[in-house]
Amino acid sequence: DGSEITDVENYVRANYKNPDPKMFGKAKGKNVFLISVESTQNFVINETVNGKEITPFLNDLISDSYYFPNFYHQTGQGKTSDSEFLLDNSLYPLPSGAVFFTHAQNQFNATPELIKKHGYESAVLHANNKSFWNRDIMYDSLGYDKFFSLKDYEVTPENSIGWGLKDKEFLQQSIPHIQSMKKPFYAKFITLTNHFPFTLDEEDEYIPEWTSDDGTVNRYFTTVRYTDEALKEFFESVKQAGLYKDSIFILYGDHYGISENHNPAMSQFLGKEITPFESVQLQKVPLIIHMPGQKGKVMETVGGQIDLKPTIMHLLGIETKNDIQFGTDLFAKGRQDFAVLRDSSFITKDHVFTGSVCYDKTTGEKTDSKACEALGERAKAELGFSDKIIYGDLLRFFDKNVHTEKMKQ
Ligand code: GP9
Ligand code: MN
Repeated sequence: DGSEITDVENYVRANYKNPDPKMFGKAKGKNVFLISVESTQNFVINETVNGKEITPFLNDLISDSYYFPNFYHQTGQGKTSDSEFLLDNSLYPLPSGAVFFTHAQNQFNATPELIKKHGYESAVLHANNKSFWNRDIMYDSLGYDKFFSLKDYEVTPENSIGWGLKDKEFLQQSIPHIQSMKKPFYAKFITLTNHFPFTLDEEDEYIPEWTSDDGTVNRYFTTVRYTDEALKEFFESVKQAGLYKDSIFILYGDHYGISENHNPAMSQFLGKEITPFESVQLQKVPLIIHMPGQKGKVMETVGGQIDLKPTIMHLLGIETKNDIQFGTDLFAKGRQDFAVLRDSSFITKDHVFTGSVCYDKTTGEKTDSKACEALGERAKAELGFSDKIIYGDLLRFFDKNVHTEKMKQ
């Protein structure tokens, strides 16, 4: 019955943090460009390989954006689809399987649905078959108005590589699609070229491959560099299309690209041993929030993909204090530095907890497990509550609760 959601609601209410009034509504009425940057981890940012910048465009963009260097992906087996789920719902994905497949018929309270009432049209743009990850079904449940998929793009053997349409082509061909949308829009672009096994045509190699014994890692830098170039061209086209000034841009890495199988090469690249502590730190993905006309700022707060929904809603000037969400606005003054990964590892301001060991963040050394205890309870509670919502389809009851509450007032 509906009483199960009461505990969850109490937990969520107790952890709610008010938005920073300086940021609330800062992007009111703007178009929202969400750009999922495939398999891009934060360690490539402001980094070079053989003396060449890996992400020159993103590095430039960061200098006039809000950049979050301590931002983590929280995905599980659902990979890209899990990152989408986190972003739109501020709920955790599942401990196994992909929620996009297993619970697509649930009731959600996703951003596309919520911002409809504020005049937004929403879309996903991704040049893959519409049923991949069960997206066509799930996007209906999340309230998306449109889904531009494979059939909406001109895809030929010449303009494709690896998993499909090259990012440059995908992003360019996306411009007429977004021009066809009502303003303001909320549009999620899902890039693809920087996907394992990281293959490219020679003409698309802006930097040479690295030279370790590990071909996957070697190619990774070169495909990241290609996607960086595709993003640069996309921003130019968005400007030419007259869509830049009235928009905000949120770029985020969807999940890791280099798995632990490649620790030897990663250790060689980073010049340090990849301990369990370092493995967690490698789960950082870039988050860049670019608002034309705003100065750049590095935001050190520890957070994750679950925090994006309240962050975006508050930038658009939409309240979230009555929502069921596990994230906290990344700009909120009172927010706790906190990110929980799907495997129950978690990160705070001073500690990393993983594999039942508490690590000191400054030294990377094991420390007294007491230091991780308090937030360990919270991490467990969050994952448990979120799973309960999904397994029990509890948001069915939530709408009614809000309704009853309103009736009482
Ligand atoms: C496929 C794309 C990549 O459409 O989202 O999937 P991934 O393997 O990264 O989840
Ligand atoms: Mn992906």
